[in-house]
Amino acid sequence: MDNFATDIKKYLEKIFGNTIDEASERQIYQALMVITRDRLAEKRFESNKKLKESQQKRVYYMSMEFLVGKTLRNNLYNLGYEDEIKHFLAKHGFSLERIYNIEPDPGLGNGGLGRLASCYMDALTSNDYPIMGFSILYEFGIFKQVISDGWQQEYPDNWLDLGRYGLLYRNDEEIEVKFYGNTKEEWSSEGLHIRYEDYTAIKAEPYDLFISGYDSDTVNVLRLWKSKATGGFNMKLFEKGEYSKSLESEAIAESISKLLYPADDNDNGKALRIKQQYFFTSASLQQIVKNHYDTYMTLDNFAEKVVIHINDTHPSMCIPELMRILMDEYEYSWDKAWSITTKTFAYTNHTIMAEALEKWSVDLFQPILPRIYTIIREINNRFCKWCNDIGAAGELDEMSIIHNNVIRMANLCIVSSYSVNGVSMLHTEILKKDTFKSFNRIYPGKFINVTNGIAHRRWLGQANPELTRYLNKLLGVDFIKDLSSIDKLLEYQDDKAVLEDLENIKNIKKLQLAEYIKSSTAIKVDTNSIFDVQIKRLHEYKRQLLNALHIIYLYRMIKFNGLKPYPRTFIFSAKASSGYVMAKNIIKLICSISEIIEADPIVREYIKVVFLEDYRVSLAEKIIPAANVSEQISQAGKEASGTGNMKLMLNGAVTLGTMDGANVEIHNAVGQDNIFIFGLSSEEVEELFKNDYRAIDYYNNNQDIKETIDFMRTLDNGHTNFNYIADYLVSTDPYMCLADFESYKNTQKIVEDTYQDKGKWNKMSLVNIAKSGIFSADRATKEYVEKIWKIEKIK
Ligand code: Z57
Repeated sequence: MDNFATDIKKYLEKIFGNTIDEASERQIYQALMVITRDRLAEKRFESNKKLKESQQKRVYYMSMEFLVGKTLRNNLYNLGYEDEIKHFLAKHGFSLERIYNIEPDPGLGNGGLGRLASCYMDALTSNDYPIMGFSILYEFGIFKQVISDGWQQEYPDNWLDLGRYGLLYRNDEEIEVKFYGNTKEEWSSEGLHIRYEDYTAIKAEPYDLFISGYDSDTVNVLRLWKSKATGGFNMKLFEKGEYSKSLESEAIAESISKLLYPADDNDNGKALRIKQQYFFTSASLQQIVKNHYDTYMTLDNFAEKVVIHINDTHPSMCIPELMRILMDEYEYSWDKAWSITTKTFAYTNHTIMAEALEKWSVDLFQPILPRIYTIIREINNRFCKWCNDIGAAGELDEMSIIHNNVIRMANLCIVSSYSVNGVSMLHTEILKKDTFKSFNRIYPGKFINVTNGIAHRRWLGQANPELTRYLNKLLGVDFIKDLSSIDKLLEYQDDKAVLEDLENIKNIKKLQLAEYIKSSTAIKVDTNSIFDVQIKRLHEYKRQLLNALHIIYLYRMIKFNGLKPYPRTFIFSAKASSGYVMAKNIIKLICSISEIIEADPIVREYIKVVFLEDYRVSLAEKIIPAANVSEQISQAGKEASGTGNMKLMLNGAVTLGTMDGANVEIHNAVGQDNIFIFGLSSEEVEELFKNDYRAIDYYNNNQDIKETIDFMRTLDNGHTNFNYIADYLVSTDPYMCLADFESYKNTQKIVEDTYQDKGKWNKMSLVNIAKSGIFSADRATKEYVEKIWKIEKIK
């Protein structure tokens, strides 16, 4: 640590030519980022040495998204340097908190799927497991959201400006990726040889982000690939004097890693997206195979030493790519290559929603990746033939990989992986009984469940130091090391003093959030009010609209019917995919309600609506510790798991939710007295859907719904009205907001009444914290290790 202080001073002298007392915050920030990275690099060297010596099996985690979140606090926290650096900087007049704020959120993901990948990297590293992540170094991460007149505006997120200091460029390990062109079969005395012709090669440059662990010797790596034009490619054009063309080709090459597609849970079928997927999977696979070959001088034992985990179908081209490398570059036969491949891959499914299951049209795919396409076609031919042999031909409409000229990537993953898992009990059941029913029949035992988990060190330890310190002292157990020990808190569920302490800590966090709300929206909120939080991507199925509809109902009841509810602050934060019109309209609706309430001297005494712009990891870290109510109100059967639900519970919020995703596990953990469940079950939703849900009947038969929707239509200020949303609710809404409204409204009333019984509420809150142990990513990743990967810790 002494050295750390010296290193900071030295860095400032060497790079900026000034002392620490002359330094700017920006300079201190850079020094801390670079020195931390270099410390981790040294530590990495040591742990990697052990890993190489042991020759143990490793996991490679492939994901188009890693929603890393800010790294500096996490790394200093994990390395145990935080307090000392804080004091050292304070001595020189700097606030570490302000330095942390300089770091941009590396927003290399959209939402739950990307954040899950990062939580798992953190947990596996803390538990000394050898894992390496692979993804893309997007020049622009998830867009910056600005709300202007209630409408979402998107701005580019130029995160590398200040974010690049955490990265280490590994110019020694760049790789070429080939697109387009043709393949020629050549026979020689040694057999069949595949020659590639007329292809376009692009360079993949690796940038490493070190992942630190808490109280561990291990440092793992997240490798991010950046696309570049190859030198030769440009030179050819230069020679012909086509200077501008060479720049064009450079721009085309570099466009591959330019930006993250901002659609979450939705497939939009763009050629550039295919290129992104192949670009990073090919670069990663080539590197993994080369490392393996250099170590063992054979690939025969590949599947014994390597597990490649596919996070959703986005990296599924790993599968044909491994086949290609084994056959075209190492001359394996199809059968041997297939035998290795099908022992190597494991696949996690994160959704059952049709619009999110990736499908590529053959016409788009084949010209870009001709060789990969022929391999997929051959996998499919052999699979179909096998289905014929085992009497499953009748189910090929459902199972065939290529169907009606589209490639169904989930089917490719299921056929080629040795393990397929869902992310919550309900989700996995639906996969087995419904979405992939036939596959489950022909591959008994292949489908398993691993309920999601979260990095509690970030979401409790770092986001809520007040609660962490208190629990540490009270419980005398190291729940940061092992979250399951937090259940000791249950012993205090009837201890008045403890319950009051917890309430006071919640109030401190509410006060901090209120400050932030004031500074970002100019709205003053009452910290005695219930902080009711719905924070997640904006999606119809997540039903922010149901929440908004209920607020409109309350508004009307307060204004015209003398209702005087207990004060409540409804907090929303959500990004909408840029092309998603309904989602953007819902944001506008929420912002309009907020404005209308603020302008009403009576209603605003009871309810407030706050929409916080630019939802991201660091904002979630501010909101979650301050929440009283956690809104998890998706239509049952649609949210694969949810992970925000776990983060909120861990911080003492009580869930108001449907029996969906991991809400089911939360319900099981806390018991029905410590959660507010409402609405149709997933079976009831299915039933109602089959029997032709008629939204208009709910409108006609329910006075509150009718009056609320009629009132919604009067919210017309000459510029905007919400008839479009009202029409949707009473006609085509597939997520059936109206079917659950009555139940939601009644349960909201119970929430309100319960909150006023402070003793009771605080106890519910305590039980939620105490029962959150199973939602640690330590538990979830341990299940991956034991049930799927079969790997050992680095010793
Ligand atoms: C995404 O964030 C999720 C699923 C997807 O298929 C895509 Br694409 C993006 C989410 C689910 O919606 C959540 O329910 C789940 O908790 C999360 O993935 C992590 O499993």
